Amino acid sequence: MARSARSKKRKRSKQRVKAIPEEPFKEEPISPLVRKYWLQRYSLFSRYDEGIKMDEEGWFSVTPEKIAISHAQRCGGGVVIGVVIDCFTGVGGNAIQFARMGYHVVAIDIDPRKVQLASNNAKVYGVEDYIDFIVGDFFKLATSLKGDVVFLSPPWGGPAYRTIKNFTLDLLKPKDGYSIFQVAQKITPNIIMFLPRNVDLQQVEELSWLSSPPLNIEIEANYVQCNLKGTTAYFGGTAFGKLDVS
Ligand code: MGP
Ligand code: SAH
Repeated sequence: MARSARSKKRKRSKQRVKAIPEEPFKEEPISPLVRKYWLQRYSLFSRYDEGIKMDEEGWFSVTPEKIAISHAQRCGGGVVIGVVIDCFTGVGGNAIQFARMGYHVVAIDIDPRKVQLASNNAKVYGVEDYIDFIVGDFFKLATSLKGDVVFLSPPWGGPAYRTIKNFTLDLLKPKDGYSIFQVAQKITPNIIMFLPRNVDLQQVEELSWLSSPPLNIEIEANYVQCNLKGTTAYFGGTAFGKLDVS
C-alpha cells in the first residue's frame, strides 16, 4: 500500500533516537569486489540513480529490493500498523521497504557509517520520517527494545559465504544464529530471519524448537530473475501470513 494512502493513519508520535554523524559522506570508488553488485544496482535499489549511497559491505549485503518488499508484505501485508525492529540495518534495503509498507521502523546498526548511508537512502525513498535510526550494538540494546516484529539480517561473513557447502548457523556474525535468535525472542516471537541460500535448513527448523511450545515456522527461497539469492525463515505470527499486531 502506498505511503501517501496511509499517512492519515500514521499519527503516532515519533520518538526519534537519531545519532547520525554529521561529517560529509565520501563515496567509495567501485572496487573489483563491488563491481559485480554495482552491475545489479537497479535490482538492489530501483531508485539507485536518485542518490542512493553505499559502502563496500553495503554493496554485498543489501537485500535486493524485490526480496525486501516481499519481507515487508509478509509482515501482515500492510493491513495493520506496527513496529518493526530491523536489528542489522546496513544501508537500509529492508528498513526502507518496511517503512514504505506502513510500519514504523527502529533501525539499528553498529556501524555509524551504515546508519548515515541508510538515512540518506531512506530520504531518497521519502520514508525517513518513519524510521528511528540508532547507532548501537543490537545485543546491548535488545533488553530495551519493544516491537511487533523483529527482522534479522546479520552478517554472513562476506561474499565467501557461498564457497561453503552447508552454511551452519554458527557461521553467522557477530554471534552464532542460535544466540541471535534467542536474543530476538526476548522481544517478540514474530521474527523474520534472512539467511544464505546454502544455509543448513535442518538447523533453521531447529530454531523454532528453542521456544516452548515450538514456534510456527515457514521457510522461503528468495529469487531475483530466477537466481536464488537467499533463504527467509518466518517465525511465530509472521509464518503463514498470520501476523496480527492490532
Ligand atoms: P552474493 O551471493 O554475494 O551475490 O549475495 P550473487 O550476485 O547472488 O552471487 P553469485 O555470483 O553467486 O550469483 C547474494 C545476496 O545475499 C546479496 O544481494 C545480499 O542480499 C545477500 N548477502 C550476501 N552477503 C555476503 C550477506 C551478508 O553478509 N549479510 C546479509 N544480511 N546478506 C548478505
Ligand atoms: N538488511 C541490510 C543488510 C544488513 S548487513 C540491508 O538490506 O541493507 C549486516 C549489518 O549488520 C552490517 O551493516 C553490520 O554493520 C551490522 N552489524 C554487525 N554487528 C552488529 C551488531 N552487533 N549490532 C547491530 N548491527 C550490527
